[in-house]
Amino acid sequence: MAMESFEDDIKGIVLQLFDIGALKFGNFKMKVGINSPVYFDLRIMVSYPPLMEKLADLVWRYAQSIGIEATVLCGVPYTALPVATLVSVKSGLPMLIRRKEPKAYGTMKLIEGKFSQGEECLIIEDVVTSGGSILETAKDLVNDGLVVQHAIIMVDREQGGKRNLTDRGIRMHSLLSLSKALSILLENGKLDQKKVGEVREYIAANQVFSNEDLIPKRRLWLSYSERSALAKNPLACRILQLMGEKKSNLCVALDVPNWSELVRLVNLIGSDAVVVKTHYDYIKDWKPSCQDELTKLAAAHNFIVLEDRKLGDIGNTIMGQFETLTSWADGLTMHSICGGDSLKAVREAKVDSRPHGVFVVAELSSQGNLISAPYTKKTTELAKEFEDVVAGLVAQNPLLENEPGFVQLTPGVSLKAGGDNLGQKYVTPSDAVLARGGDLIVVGRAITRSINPKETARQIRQELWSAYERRIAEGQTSGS
Ligand code: 6AU
Repeated sequence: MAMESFEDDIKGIVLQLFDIGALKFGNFKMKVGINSPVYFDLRIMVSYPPLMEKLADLVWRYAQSIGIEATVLCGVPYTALPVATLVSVKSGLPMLIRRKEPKAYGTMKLIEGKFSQGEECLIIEDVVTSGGSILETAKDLVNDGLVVQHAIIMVDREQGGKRNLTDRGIRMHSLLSLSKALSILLENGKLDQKKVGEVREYIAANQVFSNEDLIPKRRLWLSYSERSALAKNPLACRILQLMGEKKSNLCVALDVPNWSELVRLVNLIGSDAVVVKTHYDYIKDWKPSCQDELTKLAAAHNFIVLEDRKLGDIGNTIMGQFETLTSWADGLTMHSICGGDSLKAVREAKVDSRPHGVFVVAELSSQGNLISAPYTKKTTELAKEFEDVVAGLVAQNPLLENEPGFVQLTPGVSLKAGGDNLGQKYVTPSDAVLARGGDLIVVGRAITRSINPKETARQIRQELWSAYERRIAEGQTSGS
């Protein structure tokens, strides 16, 4: 974008907004409930078609210059709708309309227009104070399966909206800031120094933070420690806390044929792992005394025990299995195949007071597995419905992105991508965290069958943790 002509155009727009009374100075009552000495009323622009056209042109030039990849756009009702429509016509990007209330008859749709699941939608808005209106629109778009990453706005009042949006995973880009508008008006003799000072003081003293959690914070951009306070399931809370404390997101899968081998490995790598995952029925000489021994090892090395039992039965059976197995395991994996009542059984099971929970299989790492997209979607819905007992999902793709209280368990990880000869597929540690959205990463044979399990565990732990740190850093810079 030719910056010079962009700046000239912005200057022209500010002066015109002032002249037509779209930018007013006085004492105004704002939507967020505080009085302001400055007010942008861009609704009036519908009476000035050339101005609207110019704004639409600037919005689209700006979107192109920052490489927006959205394939559909949506204006925040109502003021931004005419400009969004012009941007749609100019760019060829189809538009969506968000209803403020669902239709009383026919479909109950809130979002009108054609789109596919996972499609990225660009939001267009006129003026931002707290960012609340963008969040309301984004919430409905996201609920319908769209992805919202960017909002282009015409004026930023610089009162905290950008921060509120960034915290919820939306990058806000503004054509114009209030400070910039003030400077232009001052330079052109439209405002005096006193008025400009007064407005600047007001803005600095009136930062608004949206108190409604309209869009929950992003799972992938928050630290494990921050997220532990947001977990509804006690085991998820404990795991997130321990990940932060140990600085590890490694779950080691100890699929070994005998107990002595498990003990040997735990003593080598237990301190590197946050969770030790067992298949107790893989161990040929497993006996009840192993349960106590494992509990002692967990205390000595400070890890959590997850029995990968993959329960998948009617509620009554699951209830009994859950009660028995949690006498020694902190958590269990389970399938959602039997639906909500099997999770209700987990909720109603009588267990001791230690933190317990289940990881529900939403996706599998094995080639040719039979899980379909609707099954995965339904499973994520069940997880949300049973957030008190579900610690997280077993998944291969970033699921529950706006639900930071859940832990995504991602298996199928090795130092190199590939697979075994029985359908298992592997990605690298960094891909598991960055591309797959995993929080707690399951690594088995890559460690247990390596020549030096301790050394390999250390290396994988380090790769996993630095990928996580990169993920958090991306979240922090995402607002720029
Ligand atoms: O690293 P590996 O291939 O030696 O072991 C992976 C471990 C095994 C599997 O039973 C388990 O992860 N697993 C799961 C889980 C944890 O539920 C799901 C899945 O999709 N793939 C997978 O390998 O113990």
